[in-house]
Amino acid sequence: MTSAEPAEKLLTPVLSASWDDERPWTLATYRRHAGYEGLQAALAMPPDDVIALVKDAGLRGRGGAGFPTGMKWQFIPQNDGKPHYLVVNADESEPGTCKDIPLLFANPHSLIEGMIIASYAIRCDHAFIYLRGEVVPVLRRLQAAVAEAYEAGYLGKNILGSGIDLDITVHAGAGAYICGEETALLDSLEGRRGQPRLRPPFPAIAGLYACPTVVNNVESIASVPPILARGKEWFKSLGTEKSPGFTLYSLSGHVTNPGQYEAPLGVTLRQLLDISGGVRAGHRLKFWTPGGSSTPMFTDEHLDVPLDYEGVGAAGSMLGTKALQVFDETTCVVRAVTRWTEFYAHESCGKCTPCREGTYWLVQLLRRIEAGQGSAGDLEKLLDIADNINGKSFCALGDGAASPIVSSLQHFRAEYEQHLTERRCPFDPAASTVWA
Ligand code: L3W
Ligand code: SF4
Repeated sequence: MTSAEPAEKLLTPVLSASWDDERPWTLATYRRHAGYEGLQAALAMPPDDVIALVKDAGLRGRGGAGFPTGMKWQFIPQNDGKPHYLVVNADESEPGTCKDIPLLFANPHSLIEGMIIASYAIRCDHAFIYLRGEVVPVLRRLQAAVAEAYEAGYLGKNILGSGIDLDITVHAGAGAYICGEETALLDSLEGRRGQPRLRPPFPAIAGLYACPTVVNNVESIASVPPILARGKEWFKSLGTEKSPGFTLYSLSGHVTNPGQYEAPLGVTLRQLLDISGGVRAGHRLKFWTPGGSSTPMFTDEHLDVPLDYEGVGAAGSMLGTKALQVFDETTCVVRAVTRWTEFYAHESCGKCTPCREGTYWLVQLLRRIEAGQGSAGDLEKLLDIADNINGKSFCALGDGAASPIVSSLQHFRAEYEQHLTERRCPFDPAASTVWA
């Protein structure tokens, strides 16, 4: 793939191929797009061969960490006499992240088919979808699709005459960001307050009800049926050697046409902006996130960074959830970081001191700097607190909260200093009060 190729050729609609059809969420439309053919292929193979195929294809988790999906399935012990569970993490709530909800809304059967294949592979007969609770229309759509799948014989007893049983429970969470952390999600699903558990043991060994459990992101599981239907070589022909395949990039913010762009891993933001009409007219890119607000921010110097796990990592950030939030030159970086930090402070579960106390104090400092009431030394204090959170917190939420502070100071320290010396926000001089 080169920048000389026509931009549209970079798009590879697979999960999003039916989204513009009439009623794309129905079983009939899904079948018209070769739906449930991957399941037929899987049921014709022994479960271990399904795991080997997904592993060889190189599918990596789309929830943020990029962990190899087939390897995770392989961790599930066999012949252990315990129930095995599949839990789909649909608690999408990272700021800027907005791919799983549209996918579920438009194409819920891609997830259900992937769940049946994954459950068959790991020998599970009860799978769960943990959905972000606020999205009631998606909950209803998912419940309707699950009911449709039962009626068609894809769920329940003796699926398609294979002798395999599977039930799916759709569970709506109560709107806590921390419940997207896999072990907090499991506690919440078990009916407790969602707080992260100590790992190890990882869920693959002791997960839901202390039984071996695979926790995968929605997009990871929905990507499985096309691999079964079209083969691992096709999947590997897309993307890069270490980050193969297609994925959903979510473009948001100051762009002409925000939305989901499905493309091979390894495209660049420059290419995606070419396809999507670019930064809004008359403005220029100032900063952006490659994978949601938890991932260190990039600037216009990073337009050609390949958006795959290795490329973004080598440039000093993380691909995360591929939530590309674009900000132009009208944005005050201090204000943007303050808003994100307020989110993390609000969502901190309070279990560990560095994150619980640190995010609170970060917000106090940022609010006063943004309002032009900061003091000399505040920037060092911000970095000191971030350093006391980063790598010293119990789960990734803490690291995620520190990341925008550190990266924005790395790229835009002069803008922070301008707030201190001018004693006002240069973007909004009227904002001189510290917010409540
Ligand atoms: C068995 C081992 N399993 C690792 C499994 C582990 C998990 C997966 C990845 O955080 C990141 C976070 C966010 N035996 C294992 C093993 N596993 N070693 O592999 O684990 P890990 O710890 O690398 O990541 P994580 O805890 O899943 C995910 C970042 O993603 N993120 C955004 C997240 C937001 C959302 C959302 O809103 N939907 O997902 C953005 O960057 O900060 O670093 O399953 O069990 N030896
Ligand atoms: Fe809770 Fe934050 Fe500690 Fe994670 S880092 S356990 S969210 S207090």
